Amino acid sequence: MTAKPRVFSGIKPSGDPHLGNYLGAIRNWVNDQDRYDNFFCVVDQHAITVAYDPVNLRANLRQLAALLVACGIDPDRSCLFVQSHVAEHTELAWLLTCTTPMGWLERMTQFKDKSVGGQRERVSAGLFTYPTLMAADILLYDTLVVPVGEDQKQHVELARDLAARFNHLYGDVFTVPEPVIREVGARVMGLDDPTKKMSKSDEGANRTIGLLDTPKAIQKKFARAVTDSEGHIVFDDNRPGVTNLLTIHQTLSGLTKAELEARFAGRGYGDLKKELGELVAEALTPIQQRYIELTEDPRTLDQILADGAARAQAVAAQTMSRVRQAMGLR
Ligand code: AQP
Repeated sequence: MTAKPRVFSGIKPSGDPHLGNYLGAIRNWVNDQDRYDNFFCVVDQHAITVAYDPVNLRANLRQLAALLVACGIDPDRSCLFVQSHVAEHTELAWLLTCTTPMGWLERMTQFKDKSVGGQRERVSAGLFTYPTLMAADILLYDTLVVPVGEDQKQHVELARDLAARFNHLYGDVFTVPEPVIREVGARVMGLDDPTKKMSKSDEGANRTIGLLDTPKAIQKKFARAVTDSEGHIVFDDNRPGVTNLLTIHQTLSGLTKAELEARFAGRGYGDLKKELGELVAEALTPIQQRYIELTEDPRTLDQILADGAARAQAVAAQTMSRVRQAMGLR
């Protein structure tokens, strides 16, 4: 029997997880658990690259880990752990930082976006070098597959380039990973501004649907979602509001574009928004119920994360031993 390909993916505890995180990432991790040898990581060290509150970080971390389990990440089939519980992540990140040309990091669009104008003087050096920490996260586990939303593709490509560069400089140490991006639902956009992605740390009014939002709040947010004045309901790249709503519907209902357009032909935005609110609330209700059960039993979550860290650390330690050897450090 051949071993299943190893998958690694991470998620930042930087705020309330939202529908974009779920449809673009978590749901795919859950559905593919039997296909892969899974490593899923709550990447708390990525959440500290921007200003943050330590009390909130701790609370966000537990909320996110519990939500991942509630969404269906099964600790028997997946290794679920917290990045800072496995010290090898930061050690490898430093070694990779010393192997990374500055120009590669300067080309990262997320850094460029977050450091425009005078911001460059203020943002942390960690924000600049965080793609090397992300590369370390991936490379520590001999990862073959990295399922991410479209927004993270550039970072996985950097991890690939770094693995190849390291192997060329120091010998064959790392597995070269591949990003896997789904077409449908790959990028869920903000409801108040469909030109910006739905994001945890963006506090635009009405931007995100939180995974813990009540059905009433969900209906209300969709009812207020920005569309346009054209009236008819079709997929159209020049009409990001209605296209975003249809894409969310498509991801959850599984209908094709043609089926969806036929379903809403001659109907108004109000109908689409109402149906979407019901669809999303229906998908999130069982997750919210499991989440409540988990929060009532904190020791179960502690145990899942402790077991996950031990399993992850065993693999990471082996990789680090090869890396130190290759780099002349031991
Ligand atoms: N809007 C989105 N649509 C589809 N996928 C998304 N992801 C994030 N936003 C969307 C995917 O969720 C996974 C975890 O993301 P992350 O927490 O590591 O960081 P992020 O991409 O920066 O997510 P956020 O929510 O936008 O957080 P903040 O605001 O803190 O930066 C990734 O696979 C990501 O692609």
